[in-house]
Amino acid sequence: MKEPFHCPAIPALLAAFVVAAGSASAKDATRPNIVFILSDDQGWADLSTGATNFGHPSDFYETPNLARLAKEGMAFTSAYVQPNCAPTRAALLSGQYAPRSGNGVYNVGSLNRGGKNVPLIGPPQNEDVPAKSTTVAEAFRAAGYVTAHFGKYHVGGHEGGKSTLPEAAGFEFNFGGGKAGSPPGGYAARKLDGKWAFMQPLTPALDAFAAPYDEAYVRKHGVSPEMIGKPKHLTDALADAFESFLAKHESGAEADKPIYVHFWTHAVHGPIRPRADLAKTFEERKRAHPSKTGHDNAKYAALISDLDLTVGRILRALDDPDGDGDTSDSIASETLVVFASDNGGAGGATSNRPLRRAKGTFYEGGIRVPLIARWPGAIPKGTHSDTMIHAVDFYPTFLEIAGVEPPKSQVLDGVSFAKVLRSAGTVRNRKPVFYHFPGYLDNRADPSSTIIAELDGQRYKLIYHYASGAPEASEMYNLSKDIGETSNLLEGDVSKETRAIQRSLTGKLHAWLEQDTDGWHPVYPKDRKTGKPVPPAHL
Ligand SMILES: [Ca+2]
Ligand SMILES: [Ca+2]
Repeated sequence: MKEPFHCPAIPALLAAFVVAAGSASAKDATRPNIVFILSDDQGWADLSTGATNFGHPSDFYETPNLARLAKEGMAFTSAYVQPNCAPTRAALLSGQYAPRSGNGVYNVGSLNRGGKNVPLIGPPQNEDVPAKSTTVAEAFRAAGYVTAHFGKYHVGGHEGGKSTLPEAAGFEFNFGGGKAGSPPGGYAARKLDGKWAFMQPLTPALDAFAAPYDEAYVRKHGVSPEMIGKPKHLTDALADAFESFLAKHESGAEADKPIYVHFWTHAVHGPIRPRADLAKTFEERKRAHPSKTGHDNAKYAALISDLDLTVGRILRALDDPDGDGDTSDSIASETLVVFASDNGGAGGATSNRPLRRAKGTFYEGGIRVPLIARWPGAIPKGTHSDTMIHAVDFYPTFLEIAGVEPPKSQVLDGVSFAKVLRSAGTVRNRKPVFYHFPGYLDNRADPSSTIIAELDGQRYKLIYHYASGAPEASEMYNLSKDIGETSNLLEGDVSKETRAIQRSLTGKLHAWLEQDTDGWHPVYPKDRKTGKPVPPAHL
């Protein structure tokens, strides 16, 4: 289980000092707990608050706990991640863009998910965060934090085998994290030996919470009594596991150590098999109040609701870790809670309006997600920031907040937004956000590189397509004026001014792709006919 920390760059002395300091001062504001809740496939508009989406709340989904989190913290409107599951997780864990050697995860599965009739062939890629990478969890564990992973992992156990599973990637505790992108069902099931368990490949640690709902449970957690005796839903089991972990930690021998937690839910990814009582609630609502925001899948709404209830349980557990009703043991004010999603809402399950398209694409509906951060007393409450954030930014941000030294062996591609969190209104002119995707994802993505950058106060996105070989055939949008990406600025007659913007963005994109830095190995698609690599064409 407990792999040695394999980053030689953090001196043992420093780690020892940090541990000692932590013990001496117990928990203090300079070393907060960090609880990072990552929802799966929850879209930018899949919340009942408009705080994270410029006032586009869903009129159908119910997320009062996320709304509470936003009221008590800071909501972000321009948070970017990768367009699907594994690449975002790899970027969060490694702090690196896909082309860097500590990551290498560009797509779920492979880069050739476009069939055999497409003109280019995608290169090989990683499915796991390589074992040599120093994950953010390893950095925190080395600094004396107690680290735990809950839920979906997805970026270990493939080509890297056990050496890339959560237990080997810095997490002392692992509740349910394995190689799978989605569990075979949403519920626990009874095995041949009579024991209840979540279907493989989830972990025994999570199976401890697989027993069916009983009377005490439904009373305690406000579950409908009709669920008594029914199999436990995975989302609820994750909340059970968190409460149990926190209660044990706070009363245990290491209670003086802060915790670093990834609570990465399987909800609201398919299979869309929600808790029956919640599904019934939303079926009724659908009949009584049909959605005008394009949200009309009652079962999906029930998954979102369960996810939100789970967020509420996490917040309550922080308020009262031992669960005795007395909050004098609250650790809320010494805990940074972050909520985000790993990609845009999936087409067919939800609508990301006003954003274009959905999960899997490089349009805003695929990559722009809700983000909220709460740390009472440190993050000004009820605030908003439109600074651009990318998944690679979380690693350096968490390090800065906790005063943990960056591992010297790990190039971090992101930019910390710790100062933004501490002070509302802080202007952060983030360098551009980049994407490199040298393959295919069915009809959603083709080989392309993308830049989102601010020029003269306007935010632009440029998508270059490798198959065209023609920079002129790129797409370019002004996101400040056209968040729905309805007007491709490179179509029709293109003015000199627009061409100059394109040239500027293309230049920055090439400079990023062609940088000469440690471990940077962008891979390019090959031409199907000639077998030759297809690098980006210059304008
Ligand atoms: Ca996902
Ligand atoms: Ca208590």
